Amino acid sequence: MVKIAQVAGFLGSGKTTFLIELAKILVDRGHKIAIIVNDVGEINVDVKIVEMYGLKAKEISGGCICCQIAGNFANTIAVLQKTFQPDLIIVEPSGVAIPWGLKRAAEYSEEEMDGEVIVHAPVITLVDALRIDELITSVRRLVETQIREADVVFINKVDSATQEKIDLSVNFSKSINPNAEIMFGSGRNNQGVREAADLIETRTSPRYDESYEKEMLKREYGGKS
Ligand SMILES: Nc1nc2c(ncn2[C@@H]2O[C@H](COP(=O)(O)OP(=O)(O)O)[C@@H](O)[C@H]2O)c(=O)[nH]1
Ligand SMILES: [Mg+2]
Repeated sequence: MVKIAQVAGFLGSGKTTFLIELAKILVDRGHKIAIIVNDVGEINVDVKIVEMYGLKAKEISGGCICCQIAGNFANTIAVLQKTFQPDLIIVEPSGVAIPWGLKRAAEYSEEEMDGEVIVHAPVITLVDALRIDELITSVRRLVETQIREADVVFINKVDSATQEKIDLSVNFSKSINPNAEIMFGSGRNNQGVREAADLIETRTSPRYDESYEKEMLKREYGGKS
């Protein structure tokens, strides 16, 4: 069994900062962690065995490896499984990725692995409280989808956001996804990250379900199916 934890959120919402803190905590708790990131400049130091499979990788600490996606996502998971055997893979999708689509992509890796099963951790979507106004105006549709498909909405950067912006972030998130758990914190100050790690360890999120996604789309765009 491999558990996949996605940290979604728009570009600049603090995903990379957050998931590195998250990984440190989980490694300290004894997990063997892999991180898959979509867009990075600095994470490109080579680790030979993973490089052999065409992945760019960097070992961050004893129990954690970080890969930049080279091939397709499902293949990256399968290769990680073969070469590193993580028990938990933390994924930073691109800022425009949709959580349910990523779930499906992750599950495709089961076809390339021998009996290994993918389990999803709760989907955490970061909402950048500092830039909530911009998010609501310029990329609203996308941010709405990322919130709608989240299990946990993590209102991020509360270290420097005003209470007004934090409140706006909460109200906006609740209006789109009243069922999501709301958490507050800051990847930079390591605030709320431990609690997020607890959720990832102890809880799961449903597998990709096409009928469920269609229902979501219908609600979003209306019309008959
Ligand atoms: N104030 C504040 N800034 C943050 C926090 N987390 C990240 N940032 C900043 O936000 C910017 C984007 O962060 P990054 O982790 O690269 O976001 P990503 O694009 O979602 O991966 C960087 O300038 C970070 O220093 C936070 O908790 N508080
Ligand atoms: Mg990033």
